[in-house]
Amino acid sequence: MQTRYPIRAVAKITGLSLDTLRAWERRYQAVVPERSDRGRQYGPAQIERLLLLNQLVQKGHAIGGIASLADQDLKNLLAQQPSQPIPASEAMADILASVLSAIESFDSARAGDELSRLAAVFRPRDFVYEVAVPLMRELGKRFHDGTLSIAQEHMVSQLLRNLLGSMIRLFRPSNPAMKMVLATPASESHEFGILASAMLVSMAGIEPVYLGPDLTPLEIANTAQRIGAQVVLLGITVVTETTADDVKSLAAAMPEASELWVGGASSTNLDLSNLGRKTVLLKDLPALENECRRWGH
Ligand code: B12
Repeated sequence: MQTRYPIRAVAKITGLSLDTLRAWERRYQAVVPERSDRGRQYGPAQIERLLLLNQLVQKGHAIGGIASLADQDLKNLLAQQPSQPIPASEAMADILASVLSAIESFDSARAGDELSRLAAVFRPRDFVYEVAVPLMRELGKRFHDGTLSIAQEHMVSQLLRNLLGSMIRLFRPSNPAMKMVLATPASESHEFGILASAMLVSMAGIEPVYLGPDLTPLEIANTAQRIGAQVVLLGITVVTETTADDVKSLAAAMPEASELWVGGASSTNLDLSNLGRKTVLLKDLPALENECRRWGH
């Protein structure tokens, strides 16, 4: 049976208020959830539809004009929207400052709302380069100089994971060119690079299967095998004493035809020759996008 979400959870995921969700249902039948003795129950496809409607409303469409469109028409309409021009760097710094101040005061709801709003007005690729990466960098600095706590780091990582996760679902290619498993090796907790990568590869028509940080070679290889991934993407920011061996074990255990792509600040410190399979060293995120084009439609 499909998972069902109560209205409060849907409000959190979509950033729409309870009143808006009820009004869109009552007035426009934009999304009509099932009712149970526990109230309204939404399915994943309905949440995805609400996210699409919300993005279009944020871009200036009247809900009354789009509520009856089919999901695919909403996606097409969204794809035709010009993105908000990227503000000048000082304005951008102010935008990020409001997210940072919410995080500093442990206000996860406000930080989440701010980020969802930004995700709605920027094109996904611009969101990654102009919002997510600079924000992660700034937050990173603050963890390391002790201004932010580990609890705040976990809070932000969770927020970004959820947000990018819902954006990835929203822009999921309907006919992906290939599947890619994304992870970091055991003892590598730096996750932001592969999070940004997941979003970019999905925009490039590839289906990302995001496993997150700190995984053993066998877990990564087994997943690649199970889903028939053509590529495994590893993010490596810190090389520990086990990293080189883990990469070797992964290369040996992965499906025969799959490629191993490696990126991140310390990836250049690894010897990727003689792994017995095609490997690609990615010097940065644009290099990843470039490599994805090889698989493009
Ligand atoms: C945030 C952070 C953390 C967070 C990670 C949170 C999380 N959920 O990811 C926490 C607090 C957990 C952490 C822990 C540690 N960290 Co730390 N951390 C950072 C910090 C501040 C930012 C890294 C980051 O995420 N930046 C945002 C991303 C988006 O940018 P980026 O890392 O520069 O990556 C860019 C490119 O490299 C590329 N990229 C990155 N990954 C990938 C992957 C792919 C596939 C591709 C294509 C591209 C790509 O794209 C990005 C955008 O351009 C850096 C310092 C810094 N200012 O860079 C230190 C830093 C990376 N950490 C460091 C260290 C030493 C540690 C610790 C070992 C111990 C410690 N004392 O803090 C621990 C444990 C690490 C472990 N074993 O995994 C060192 C690494 C030194 C080294 N090279 O060996 C750094 C450089 C700090 C320093 N100057 O000492 N850290």
